[in-house]
Amino acid sequence: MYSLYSRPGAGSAAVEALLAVCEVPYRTIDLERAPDGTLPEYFRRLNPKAEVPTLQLPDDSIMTESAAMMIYIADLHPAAGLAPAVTSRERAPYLRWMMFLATSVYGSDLRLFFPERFTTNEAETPGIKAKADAMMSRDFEIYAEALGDRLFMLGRFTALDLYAAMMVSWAPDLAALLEKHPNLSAMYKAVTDMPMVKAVWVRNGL
Ligand SMILES: N[C@@H](CCC(=O)N[C@@H](CS)C(=O)NCC(=O)O)C(=O)O
Repeated sequence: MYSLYSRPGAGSAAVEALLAVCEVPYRTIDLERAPDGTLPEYFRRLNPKAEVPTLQLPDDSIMTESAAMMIYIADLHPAAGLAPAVTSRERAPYLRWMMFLATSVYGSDLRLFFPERFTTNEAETPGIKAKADAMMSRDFEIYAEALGDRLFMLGRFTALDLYAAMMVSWAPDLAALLEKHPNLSAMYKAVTDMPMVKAVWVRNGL
């Protein structure tokens, strides 16, 4: 059984959706913040960065980093068909865009929503937010351009599209993003209309 430490709407949502689509046994443990904003002490011992997602694997070992989880879970459950084979042509773009989302888009998202964590000078937070917003917008342009007229980045649904859909859901103005990029909109709709994904999206308030 996988145990996914999560918070509704956070980076755990795509991992949760992937576990659901792969139909493997898992449970979610939604973490609550103390009034001072901190997460429980036991959780800090599991993950020194106290970030979600944090995944406890069936052998009880701990895994962090959402993109690593997406790649690992999809590889480990090939019956779901959500990962291209290591030797296939699709493997390089799969890894490329997975890491692009994890580093560029996720990074911008964190600066946008938690700008105070990226400076020692509170006066700088508006500039950090504005730049993060612009960078996220540009990253979505790059992703949309690569997607082109396909519904899914690799021509069929994979774990990458689930991860991308979560990033899209975090756009500060989702309606504007979907209007600007009809192909991202079609991908987002196709992914989130899947009944198992929809149930996870609803649970996460996305
Ligand atoms: N690189 C990490 C980033 C994880 C991350 O920053 N998660 C955020 C929520 S989306 C978090 O838990 N931040 C700590 C907090 O909110 O206290 C990953 O991809 O898993």
